[in-house]
Amino acid sequence: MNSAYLTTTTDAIDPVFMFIFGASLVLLVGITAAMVFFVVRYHRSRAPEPTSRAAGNLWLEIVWSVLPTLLVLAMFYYGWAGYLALRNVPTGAMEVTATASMWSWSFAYPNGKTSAKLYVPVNRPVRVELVSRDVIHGFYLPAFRVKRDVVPGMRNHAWFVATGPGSYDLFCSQYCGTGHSAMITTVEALPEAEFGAWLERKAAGEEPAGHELLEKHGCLGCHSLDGRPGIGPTFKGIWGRSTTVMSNGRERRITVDEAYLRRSLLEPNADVVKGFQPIMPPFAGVLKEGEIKAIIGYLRSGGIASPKLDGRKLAQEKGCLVCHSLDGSRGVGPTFKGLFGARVTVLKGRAKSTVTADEGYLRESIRQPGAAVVEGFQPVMPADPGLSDDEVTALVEFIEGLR
Ligand code: HEC
Ligand code: HEC
Ligand SMILES: [Cu+2]
Repeated sequence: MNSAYLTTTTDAIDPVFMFIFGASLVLLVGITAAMVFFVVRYHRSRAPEPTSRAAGNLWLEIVWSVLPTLLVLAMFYYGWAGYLALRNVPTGAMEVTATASMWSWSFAYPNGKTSAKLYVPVNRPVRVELVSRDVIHGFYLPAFRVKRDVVPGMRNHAWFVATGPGSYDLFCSQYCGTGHSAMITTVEALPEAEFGAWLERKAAGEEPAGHELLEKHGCLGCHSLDGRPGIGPTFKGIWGRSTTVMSNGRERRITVDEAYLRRSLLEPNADVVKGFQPIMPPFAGVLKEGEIKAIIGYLRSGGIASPKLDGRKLAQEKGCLVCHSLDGSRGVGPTFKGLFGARVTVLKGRAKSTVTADEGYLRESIRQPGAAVVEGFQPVMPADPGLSDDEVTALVEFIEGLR
């Protein structure tokens, strides 16, 4: 053990756990064995008459009162000592503030740097101040036996020390809404020198870059950068995208530009993207002007704009062409040739209807093949093989081009 601290949180918890577990195991086995023995030994067929008429036994009473009392007192003592070890942070601990918000973590270091993963030096205790921006979350580090609620409006803390370099899971242990299960990050324990270098990279006070701001403010808990659908729309290719929004209950189409992005950040509920819940928190008063500019700049930059996807290649790669031909011939599924704009008879359950194969129809056929099945074909098309929105768009555009 290192001399910088007396004990680790794991050292404080594991012996208590093993002691209580061991005592419970001994009692479980002992009591069950005695019970089985008595059932057999004193079965009515073996002992038709009561064998003992003892009215009391002082020694027995003393033993079965004193032993359990000592046992539970020992459990209490160990438990209390372990609890104190968890609450008393060793001196010289590094301070980090963990901010939980729906549905991500952000960690702030003494020099002002922030990160989405919790970076710590190996063999140095870390004191974590726990702050919630909205609802109750739970700061849970199974590897270090640390679990503490993060309650809005309440000061709380936890500490731990990583005794070896590595990556350890960090979970939210309180159900906090739709994105709860995605509220996962890691503790990255680095050797002291490497940690120092990491901490100094990008000196404090500098305007943090767009990506770091998205991490710091928890945007990435609801918005993906790679096109995956999330709680909010993906940021991939957002600049210049045309989107349907609900403004005051009216639907309208807009093109994403600077003014729209600014309004989305400051008053997210003014324009709510169709198909999403109005649950994005407003960032007016939270984001500084420079930060808003940096975020807009980042969303605008080519860094996350999607490269144009090749629909034909995609159809090949995703196996669509195994069942769908491009030359008008019938396969396991209808041909893609001339499909766009054609009239198609589909069965929804038993109900038959004729629809025009427009963009929306194609999209739905790809996303939910079972919902409407083309007449004359078996419902064997596999459900969505994990296509991103952009990939579906590219496929639809490819089919449109085969008129
Ligand atoms: C709790 C989840 C959540 C968080 C955190 C969140 N958003 Fe959102 N955001 C949403 C949802 C849901 C929508 C869609 C509904 C709407 O428009 O209000 C949205 C919409 C948007 C839009 C409009 C998107 C479009 O396609 O038109 C932008 C831009 C945006 N968010 C940026 C951000 C930024 C930047 C942050 C961090 C500073 C952030 N959001 C944090 C949930 C979230
Ligand atoms: C295992 C074979 C199979 C694969 C693989 C498959 N499909 Fe299909 N698909 C079908 C069948 C059968 C139908 C007709 C029955 C139905 O509507 O479910 C169909 C229907 C469709 C329709 C509606 C066609 C119409 O005439 O109205 C579209 C669009 C479509 N598929 C696109 C795709 C795309 C894009 C892919 C690749 C991501 C794909 N399919 C992969 C078998 C398949
Ligand atoms: Cu949570």
